[in-house]
Amino acid sequence: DPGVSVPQTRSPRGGSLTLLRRIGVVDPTSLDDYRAHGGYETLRRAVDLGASRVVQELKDSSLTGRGGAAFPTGVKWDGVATAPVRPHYLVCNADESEPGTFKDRVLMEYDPFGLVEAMTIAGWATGCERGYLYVRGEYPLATRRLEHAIEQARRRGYLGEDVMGEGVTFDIELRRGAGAYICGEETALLNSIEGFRGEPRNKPPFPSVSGLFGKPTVINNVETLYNVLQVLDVGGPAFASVGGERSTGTKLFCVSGAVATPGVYEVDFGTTLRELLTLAGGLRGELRTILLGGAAGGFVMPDQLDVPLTLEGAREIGATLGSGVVLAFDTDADLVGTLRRIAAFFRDESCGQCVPCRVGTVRQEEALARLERGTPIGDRETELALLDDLARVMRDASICGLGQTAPAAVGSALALGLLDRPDPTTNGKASAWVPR
Ligand code: L3W
Ligand code: SF4
Repeated sequence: DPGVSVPQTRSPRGGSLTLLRRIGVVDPTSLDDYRAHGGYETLRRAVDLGASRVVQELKDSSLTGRGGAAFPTGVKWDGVATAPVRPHYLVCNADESEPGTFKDRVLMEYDPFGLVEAMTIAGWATGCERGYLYVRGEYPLATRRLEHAIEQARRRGYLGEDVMGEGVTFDIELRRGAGAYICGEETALLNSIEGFRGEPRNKPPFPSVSGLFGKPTVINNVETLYNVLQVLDVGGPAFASVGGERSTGTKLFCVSGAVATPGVYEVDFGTTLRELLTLAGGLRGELRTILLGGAAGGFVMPDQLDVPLTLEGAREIGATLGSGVVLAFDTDADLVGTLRRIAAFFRDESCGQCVPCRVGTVRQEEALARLERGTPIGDRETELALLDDLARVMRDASICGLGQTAPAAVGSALALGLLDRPDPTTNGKASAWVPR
């Protein structure tokens, strides 16, 4: 695509072990160019190792899911690989929709063959003959390039009934989402593929036991699957030696907001937030706070920038790494308005299936709007107590992650006192949050 520029991506590690190594280097429309840059060498290595060794390498690597919940990938694969019920299915969750998240898009648009190869390895190692690639509807370029990559791979014997002449059957079907955030929730996504409304199912049973069409299903995020290539390139133990004890390998972060060069950055787990911001060209303006982990995450204050970016490190300061969102707010940013937009987003995207989320997201937005207008019911403390109460009920009683995490950013802002101070957008005059 002449005229399409590669987004800002950077990896300080260099060498051949980075997820971003082919971005902007390889021609995303050419299987030959992909092969010239090491493509399909990992599938060959995987076949030579054998399926059970591949699963063992994944377990040794301690790779965890990169969609936000960080479940161990090897454990998930093992559950499906050893499930007696047949057939098995593989699903790639490419419905990237978390506000502030754009890492999977970069991978899919600029290295589509990498995802096709990684899915083939995952499918083969776990006994799946069919894989579904569920791509966010608003990603037309990624969709086109992936469709092209799948067709090329099929034509050249990397997909189909005799993959690489090894007698293995595996093929991929691409499905497009239709604009619903909830279809990124794994069981809603499965319903969507099956032709039902995109509404989450109760878990358990987990998809690895009863997933697509009720069969054992591996479902992995895009970045997780690219990591499989890295694990098999260097070996599980070597992969596990990078990063922290429970956060191994590298992580893609989507850095945006008040930084000089927003973009996708890859760092080893354990890199500090301060180092990541430096990689993104440093801050623009005076930092007020950083939203870490996305709308389902939490705020980090300027005196917490030395937090190591690991699952444990984020948890210790009440945040999460989520799907890799790092959104910086300077002191001029409209934080209150942003929170209300986050609340409106969850209200819009709730599937409406369960009461705590369907009603709770509406009430949460209303309370924030009243506080923003300075017209609380009762006094401000009553509204804050209501928000707290709502958050508890939504967290405890919602069916899926959307309802459970919808109060996260608001709750974090309240806990850190971010809403107590005069709003800087009013130039230090009366705060919108102080009842008039
Ligand atoms: C077998 C068990 N499998 C859990 C599997 C489960 C799923 C994975 C995680 O995501 C995150 C949240 C936000 N046997 C299992 C098992 N599994 N126990 O492990 O499961 P779970 O239920 O902990 O989380 P989840 O509901 O799949 C919640 C993030 O999602 N989020 C938004 C993410 C957005 C993106 C994006 O746009 N790219 O990723 C919103 O909530 O961080 O942590 O596969 O089946 N015993
Ligand atoms: Fe639907 Fe919200 Fe319930 Fe999830 S928590 S099932 S999005 S209503």
